[in-house]
Amino acid sequence: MTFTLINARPSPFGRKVAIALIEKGIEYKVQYDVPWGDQTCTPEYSPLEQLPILVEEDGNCIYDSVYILEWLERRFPKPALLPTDTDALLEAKLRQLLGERLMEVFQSIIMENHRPEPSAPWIDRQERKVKGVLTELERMVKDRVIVDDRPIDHGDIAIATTLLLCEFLVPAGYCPDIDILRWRGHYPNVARYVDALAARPSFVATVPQEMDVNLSATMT
Ligand SMILES: N[C@@H](CCC(=O)N[C@@H](CS)C(=O)NCC(=O)O)C(=O)O
Repeated sequence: MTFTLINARPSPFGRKVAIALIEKGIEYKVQYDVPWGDQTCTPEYSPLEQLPILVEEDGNCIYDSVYILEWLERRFPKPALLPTDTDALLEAKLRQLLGERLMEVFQSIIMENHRPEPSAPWIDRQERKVKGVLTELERMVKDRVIVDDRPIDHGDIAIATTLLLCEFLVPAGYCPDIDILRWRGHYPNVARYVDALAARPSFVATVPQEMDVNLSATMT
């Protein structure tokens, strides 16, 4: 069975799914799409009209990165990308939640910056959340060690894909060079943790790529 992952080249959400597939040794091919464009195929596959979408050979569609990761975990339990011990599971789920919500906060900042008149109070509020989450993560990942031949978990995937995207946004031209994206110098434990994850083959194989998209046009 070969899955098709419908993805956008820079998408951190799609990257999470690709990393989980690679970590589990599941074969897949990629079909790229621009979800904001007129020609997008997303409505054919997902009522939410968002990427990523994972399509089975029989046409069954699984969508939303959080649900896809959960689906893969149930259908392909080995290697496990979540711990079984309850305390460890709840801790991993909390890291996952923070990584995913942080991505939504960044998404909100990026989109706001593409509005004709960005709201400074709105951006300030989102930036406070970024600092709050990073402060919390700095404490949470202090003792977390990433080992090459040991499985990672959904929390690792969510946090690292989110924070690595920040470093891609400015050079790719998707966001102005705003201070909040430069998290690395302020959170050394998080930086060490993210760098260890970024060196894994599943991350190296899925580095975000630029895509021709005009975000301002989607916000006017
Ligand atoms: N909660 C979703 C968010 C996915 C998402 O925002 N995808 C973007 C591409 S990176 C998209 O398809 N945006 C189009 C839209 O929201 O209409 C997930 O985790 O899969």
